[in-house]
Amino acid sequence: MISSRFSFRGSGPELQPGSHHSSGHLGHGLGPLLLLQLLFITLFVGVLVAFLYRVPKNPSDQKQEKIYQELNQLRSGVDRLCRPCPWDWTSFQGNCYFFSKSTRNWTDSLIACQEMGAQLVIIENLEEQKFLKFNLPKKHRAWIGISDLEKEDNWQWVNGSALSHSFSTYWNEGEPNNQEDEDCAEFKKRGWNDEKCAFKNFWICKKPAVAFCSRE
Ligand code: MMA
Ligand code: CA
Repeated sequence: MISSRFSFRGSGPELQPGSHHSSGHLGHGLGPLLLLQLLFITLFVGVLVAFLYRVPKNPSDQKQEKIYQELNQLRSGVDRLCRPCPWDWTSFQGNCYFFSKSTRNWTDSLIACQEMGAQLVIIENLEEQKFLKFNLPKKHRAWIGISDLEKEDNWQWVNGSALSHSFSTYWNEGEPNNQEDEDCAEFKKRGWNDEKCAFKNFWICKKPAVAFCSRE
C-alpha cells in the first residue's frame, strides 16, 4: 500500500506484488529513502518558516531595537563621566591619592587627610612607591604616613603596623639618619627621608576608591 502510493506510477514489475523477491527488496530499500525525504521536507519547511518569521522584523521590534541601541550608547557615555575618585584625586589600583598644593607640619598633614576621610599615605608595595614617586611634582617633598615618634628607630605606619624589613630599600641612601632629631618620614627626590616633624611640607593622602555611579 505505502510502496504503491509513493512509487513512480507504472514503473514496472518491481512494484507489483507478484514477484516475491523484488517486492521484499523494495520494502527494505524504499522505506528508509522515503523517511529521509520526509525528514528533508520537514527540515526545509521548518527552516523556511523560521527564516520567514525572523527576517522581516515588524516595525515595533525595529523601534525597540533602536531604543536599546540608544540606551547602550547613553550607558557608555555615563560610564565615561564616572570617576572612582573625587576631583583633584588620582586613582591607582583601587585607591585614591591626594597630592597637596599647600604645606603643613606632619601632624597637621595627618589631620588634613583625616578631615577628607582619608589617611596620610601608607605604602604597601613597590608599585605604589613608584606610582607616588612618578606623580609627586618634581620640586615637592611630601609627608607620608610613617614616623618613629613613639620610640626612636621604631618606624610605625599611622595604622599602627610596623615597617616591613623589605621596605628598607625605599629610604634614600644614608637615611634615616635622625639628623638633629627627625621622627617623620617624607618623600624626598627618589625615596624616603626622615625629617623634623615641625617642617612645613606637602603631603599625600590615600583612601579606597568608590564607584560614584553604577554600570548596571
Ligand atoms: C637635610 C635633611 C635631612 C637629610 C639630609 C640629607 C641637611 O639635612 O633633609 O633629613 O638627612 O638633608 O642630606
Ligand atoms: Ca634625615
